[in-house]
Amino acid sequence: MPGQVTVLKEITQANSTLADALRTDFARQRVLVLDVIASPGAGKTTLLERTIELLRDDLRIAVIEGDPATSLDAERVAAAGVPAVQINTGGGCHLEARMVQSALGQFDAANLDVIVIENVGNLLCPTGWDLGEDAKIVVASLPEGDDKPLKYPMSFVSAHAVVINKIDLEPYIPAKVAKLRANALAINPDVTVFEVSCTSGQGLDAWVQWIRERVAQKRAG
Ligand SMILES: Nc1nc2c(ncn2[C@@H]2O[C@H](COP(=O)(O)OP(=O)(O)O)[C@@H](O)[C@H]2O)c(=O)[nH]1
Ligand SMILES: [Mg+2]
Repeated sequence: MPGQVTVLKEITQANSTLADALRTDFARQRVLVLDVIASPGAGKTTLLERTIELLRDDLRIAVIEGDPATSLDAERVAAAGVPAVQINTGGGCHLEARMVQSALGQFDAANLDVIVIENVGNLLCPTGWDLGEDAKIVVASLPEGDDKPLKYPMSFVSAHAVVINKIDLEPYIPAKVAKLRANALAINPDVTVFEVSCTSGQGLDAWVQWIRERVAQKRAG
């Protein structure tokens, strides 16, 4: 149906136009914006909690949470000590730039160093929607299988960093960290890969150091 295709193009075009405007604002405000993508339960919110704990004394962080329902995740990150806004998408499977724009009304972005957006949990829909972010981060949960980069390549193609989470579980499951890393790099040879356990804290230093470096680059313009 040509009419439907036209409508979809108009929606995504409008999203891209607004995302470009947001990106210009973020550059002027020198605030780093990260869009975190993963399946439900991969550990996105836990990664945010651990990241906030490690960076909150040095960096001014705010979080935008996207979920179909509830404010549970925003409450978790707020408890970690940063401002958080929850967006409920209803049935929507991804955040859009207009949703981020409305959430930004709750922050003074010029007085922030980092805005982290936790996108709605799935590895399909969020990929094609520009939010004006500097980087898309895919959290790849090891127990979900080391084949996921091959099965959901678009998420990994568009990622600037892949955080392999739950590596503490490797002794108990068939999936292997090295295999997951290799599959991510096979899909996106330029992507930066971190191996972490948000439970034990292993590997998180390298991840937060990457954020620190990106913040410094953003400040330098
Ligand atoms: N074993 C283990 N469990 C984890 C790790 N990170 C998160 N979890 C658990 O995974 C579940 C889902 O985490 P959550 O952060 O809510 O996932 P989200 O839906 O992606 O935001 C929770 O029970 C977490 O405690 C980890 O590194 N290792
Ligand atoms: Mg979550």
